[in-house]
Amino acid sequence: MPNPVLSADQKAQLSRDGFVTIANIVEAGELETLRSIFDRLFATKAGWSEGNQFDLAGTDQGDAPKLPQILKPSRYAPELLELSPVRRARAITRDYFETDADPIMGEHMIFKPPRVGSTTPWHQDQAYHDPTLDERGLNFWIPLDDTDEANGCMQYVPGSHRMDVLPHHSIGNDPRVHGLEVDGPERFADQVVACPLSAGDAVLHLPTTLHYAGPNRTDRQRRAYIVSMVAPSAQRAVPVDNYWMREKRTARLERAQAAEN
Ligand SMILES: O=C(O)CCC(=O)C(=O)O
Repeated sequence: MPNPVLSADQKAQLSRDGFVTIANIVEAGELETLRSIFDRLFATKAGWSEGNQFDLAGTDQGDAPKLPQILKPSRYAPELLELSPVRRARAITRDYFETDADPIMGEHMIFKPPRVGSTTPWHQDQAYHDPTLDERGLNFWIPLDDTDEANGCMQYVPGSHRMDVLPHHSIGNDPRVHGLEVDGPERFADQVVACPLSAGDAVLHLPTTLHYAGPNRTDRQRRAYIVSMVAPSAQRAVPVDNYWMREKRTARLERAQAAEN
């Protein structure tokens, strides 16, 4: 049974590098449950009509998704909320940010199908988020399959969390695509650290840590369950000018708006 919170060394590493790995965040016996929920949600296109399932790297215009993603998976599988990743992510976040307040939870799932799953480009999560906040959050990236560079493990630029939010653009400069890429990612190429993991482990990162996951070039699946927790956060003195989000014209947003009406 792993510790419910990070060790002093892990906290120091997270604060220094902007990311840290932890073993076995998924309790014994729950990995198969998570895998079967993941497979069911993608097979049944859960959340598609509300814009919560979509192609992160494409336009959803009839072509097969290259990087299928589901937001808010617990809406479609509430049992996720009872499992160890959510419990542990909440405890670790409260401890790391030294707060008794309940963090705000987000979650998603990203699938890189064998030979199909495309690149998740270099980005900072905060580039997607509320531009008025200086977020105190942790992202828990939990592979449900063993991951390495060949099937798309996470990769990081150590220390990049100390930068402010950098300018981003939609993948392929196409505002119909949900996914973002930081401008000029090649400037970080000589600083990259890959983070291979076993299924059920986790890598944690901060909201401004630059990260990336390569394409799946293998015959293996690469399934990832991602839980994010945001502790009470300060307002920024000056909001980020996130024009890359204001420009978005995705089919997913159209489906979300239609579902609301
Ligand atoms: O799973 C991936 O390919 C990327 C995940 C990611 O960017 C994230 O969790 O912030």
